[in-house]
Parts: sequence; C-alpha cells; structure tokens
Amino acid sequence: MKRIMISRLEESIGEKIFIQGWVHRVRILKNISFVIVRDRSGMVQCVVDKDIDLNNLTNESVVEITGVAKEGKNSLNNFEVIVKEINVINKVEEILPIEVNKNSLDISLETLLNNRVLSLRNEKNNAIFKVQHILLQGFREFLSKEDFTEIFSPKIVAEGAEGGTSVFKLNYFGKEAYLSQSPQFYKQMMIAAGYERVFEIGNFFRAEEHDTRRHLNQFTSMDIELAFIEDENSIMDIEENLLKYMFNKLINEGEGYIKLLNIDVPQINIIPRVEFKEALKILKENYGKSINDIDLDSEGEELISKYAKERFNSDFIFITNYYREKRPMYTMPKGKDGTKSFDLIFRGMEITSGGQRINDYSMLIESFKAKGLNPEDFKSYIDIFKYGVPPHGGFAIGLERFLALLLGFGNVRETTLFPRDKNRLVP
Ligand code: AMO
Repeated sequence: MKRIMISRLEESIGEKIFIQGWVHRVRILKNISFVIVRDRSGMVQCVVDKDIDLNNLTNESVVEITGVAKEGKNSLNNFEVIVKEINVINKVEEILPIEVNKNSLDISLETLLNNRVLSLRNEKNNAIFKVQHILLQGFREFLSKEDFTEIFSPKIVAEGAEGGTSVFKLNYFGKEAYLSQSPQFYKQMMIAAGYERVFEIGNFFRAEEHDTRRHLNQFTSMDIELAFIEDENSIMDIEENLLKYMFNKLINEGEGYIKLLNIDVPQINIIPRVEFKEALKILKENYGKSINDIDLDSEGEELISKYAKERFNSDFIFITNYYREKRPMYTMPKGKDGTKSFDLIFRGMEITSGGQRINDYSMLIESFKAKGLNPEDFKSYIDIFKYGVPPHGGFAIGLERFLALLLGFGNVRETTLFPRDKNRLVP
C-alpha cells in the first residue's frame, strides 16, 4: 500500500491508510491503547485495540501502521487512526540518552549538541531548520527574480579575503593554502566576468580564537554582489527588499512553525540608516555610552538597536560610513577617512557587512599597500581590474546569526546543525 504522510490523513477520512514513522509515545490502558506516531510532516494519535500486543513497543522505534483514518478530536488533530496492524521495522536498541518527546528539551546546550541527531527529533528543534529552509528558499527566489545568478566559489584558496589572521592553513600538495573566509574576491571576479549580479550560499571558515555566543569557526554566508550601482545605498535598498521578501515567505509558508516556535517576525517598513559617527553621538547622548574605537562593541550594538526600536520601531538598523581603518582593503573610500560601507544590526547584533568596492586598478593597489598587504600576493584578483570592471558592491548575511536572532536564541550554536568551534569537532 502507498504511504500517506500524516499531515494529509485528513483527506482520507473513512479510508484504509498506511503510515510510517517513529513511535513518539505509547499509552497502554486496560481496554484500549494509544500510540502517537510521528513522521516528517507531523504527529497522529493511533488507537489500538487490546488484541494487539504493544508490550514490546518502545518510544522512538520505527513502525508502519495500516488502519483507517477517522474523525476524532484530540490534542493533536481533528482525526485519528484506528489501527489494524502495526509492524516494528526498526527497533530501538537502548534507552535514548535524552527524552526527545517532551514539549521543550530541558537540557544544557552542551548535552543538546552532543546528542544532535536525537535532539533534532524534538519537534521544536526540528522546526528550526525547517524555518531556515524557508528563509533560504526566499533568499534564492528573490534574487533569482531579480536576475541574480547562483555561484559556487572555491573553498580552498591561496589568500585570505578578509585580511587579519583568522585563516585556517592547510597543506595543499606541499604548498600553503587556506580555507576560504568568504567568497569576496570570487563574487567580485564574477562581476568582472560579466554576470553583473551573483549570489552564493556557502560555508566559510574563520580561525576565530574567541569562544563567544556569536562566533563559529565554520559559518554559512549568504552573499550577494551586483554591478552598475549608484553607491552603497543601492545595495542597502536590495537588502531591505530581500529581507521583506524572506519574512513574507515565512509568514505565508511557515505558519505552523511561527506558532510552534513563537517567532516574532519583524515588520520592515524602512530600515533606518545612520552614519557611524552619528551612532556614536546617539549612544553618548541617549545612553551615556562612550566608544573609543572604530567599531561598536556588543553593548554598543545592543544599545543602537534599542534606539532603532524606540525611535523608529525597527528591529533593524544600518550603520554606514565606517572609518577606512576598520574596513577591508577592497572597500570604496568616502570623503577624508570614511568608506562606502555598512553593517546591518538586527535585534542587538551585527548580521551583515557590505558596501561598494574599489573598481579602479591603481586605487586598489594603493589600498592594499595602505593595509600593509603586498599586492603581488593578490595578483589573480587585482589584475582583473585592469580589464574593465563596473562600479559594484554587495553584502553578506551570516545565516546562523540571522536565524538565532529571528528565533530569539542567545547562541548561534542553537541554529547550527553541527557547530564547529574551538572545543567541538564532533558530532
Ligand atoms: P564579514 O566578515 O563581516 O563580511 O562577515 C559577514 C557576516 O557573516 C557573519 N559572520 C560570522 N558568523 C558566525 N561566526 C563567524 N565567525 C562569523 N564571521 C562572520 C556575520 C557577519 O556580519 N566579505 C564581507 C561581506 C561583504 O562585504 O560582502 C564579509 O565577509 O553575520
């Protein structure tokens, strides 16, 4: 018999059905018993007559059931299954180390991640990555409609693209190579190749020493790059519309997940844009917070978000025109010491960096030198700017951070399937 998904059982009321899934819970009573079965689409209560022996049926075993779908209100659905036959197709060998069928797993993040496969069987934890899927589909859909081409850049590279020392070295047939920190050079090279608009969703690597709630050593970057822009505002406009599209998609397709995870989906009207210098003034005047640096610290990010919420009723705020000193060598300068750059802060944390890039060959050479980098080491990237490259720019959204903040989680590890950090290499 053909398998039917639990979420579609309602269409088969009165009919003979066949389902497969995991035993979520068993309740054996005197004359009748109940087995809750779970598949990828949902859960259903199955009613079992006392003639069928359930004594060896353990939670989380894999079963298949033939029966009849029937109307019947219960805590899960308006229907249930009257069981004719139940077969165990894979039996649980030992008691699970965590109780996955609870409403909320009451365990530490360590235990949750150590038992990742099992913790994902929990309905709420499972839903996190379903939400992620909808958002990623939204990202792809919006950009495809806007005529962007999806690309895949190499993850083994000869030079770090973001400067700094946070690169993982590897031995590449006797030569030194690195794990890619971002697709930055390659997405710009695709502009030069004539695609004009490209995007990539990929895993990138940062040898971050710090063990914080916002840093991973492998993270997922949602990158875009586009040409023939006016300035950095054209790029922020795209990000604003992209986010609106992604949230609308979540509202339309993820209603069940929004309820289950109690997601507060942001309403985006216009995302305020504030220059870095102005942000410093706001922090000082409104919160007595002084920053003697070229970047906001985490408290600064939290306070500027608070300001955006109170002043503009916005969960997002763009901070623009960072000092040249703070931004990477490929960033287009602006005025005396600024840049055509921006960060996007969402509910207290940076989720995006972006900006216009230098597309003038000589200016790019000077910028690399000013950062103490040898342009010769980046020849395959820099040389393309000799051959006609339009004004362009882009941004990257860190997927794990974005999802964590959307769902109200305090740690990016909660929205990473298998996090890689200084202390974690398995599972
Ligand atoms: P940046 O280095 O700011 O910019 O990274 C972009 C976004 O990626 C996320 N992110 C991280 N998430 C988790 N763990 C990490 N270690 C980590 N590092 C970065 C953040 C961050 O905002 N090439 C530029 C982007 C561009 O200009 O297009 C870049 O990589 O959410």
